[in-house]
Amino acid sequence: MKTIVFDQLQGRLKRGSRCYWVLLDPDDFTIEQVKGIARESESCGVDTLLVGGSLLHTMHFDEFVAAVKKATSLPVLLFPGDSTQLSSHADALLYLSLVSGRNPTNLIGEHVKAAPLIRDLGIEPIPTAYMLIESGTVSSVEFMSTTRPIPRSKPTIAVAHALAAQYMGMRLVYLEAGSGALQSVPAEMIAMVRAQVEIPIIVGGGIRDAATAKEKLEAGADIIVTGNLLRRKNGVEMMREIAATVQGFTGGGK
Ligand code: 1GP
Repeated sequence: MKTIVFDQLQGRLKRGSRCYWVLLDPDDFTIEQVKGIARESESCGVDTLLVGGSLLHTMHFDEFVAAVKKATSLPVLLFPGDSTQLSSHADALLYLSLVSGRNPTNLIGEHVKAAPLIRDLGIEPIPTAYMLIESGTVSSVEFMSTTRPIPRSKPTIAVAHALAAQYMGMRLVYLEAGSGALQSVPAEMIAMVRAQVEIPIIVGGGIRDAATAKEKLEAGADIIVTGNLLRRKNGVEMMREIAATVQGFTGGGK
């Protein structure tokens, strides 16, 4: 199994850098729009682009990924809501198991459907423990997966899930408040997970400014993800500030 993208990421994190990833939802942009957005994200200092969504209404997934890949020199990772969101144009795929839930479809079902296609398309899968955290609203992931998020006041439950994922061999933990979250993942929860697990921690959902991103980094996040910012009025400016904060960050983490 290829581990090129993961090895590069791990090397970078081991050298003390933190990363800023941006999610592009194919439902939000046309092919023409996303080319400019991908270039703009790169010029802001974003490290990696994610492509995917909980529920897609558009048919242009493969073309969309190809356009993003062609428009920038950034790594493009799939962030699939299900086994239909695959493309050979991507550099790798977050092979997400929704470990905070107990729905077999999101734990193993979609993975089985996707596995032969991933093999045939030659995509690098990065086993990722996806953990949904309560965020003050019902997220698309919560609704679509019919699973309950981990209560924000129960960081020890998050720690137990993250540890279990690490023991099962997963390479990344993604603490997800959900796109458009009212409340982002609590710093206390990130810090407790950071203290207990060695694998890199991704934090996303409801991060809309550099101060919030810094709080997550200080708590121990390795990778910050934003999505919705792209559609906000001052979003690009905010992305630039977040990228500068992530690049300039020197403390915290493991
Ligand atoms: C979604 O965590 C990401 O998976 C991004 O969330 O759209 O709230 O930035 P936002």
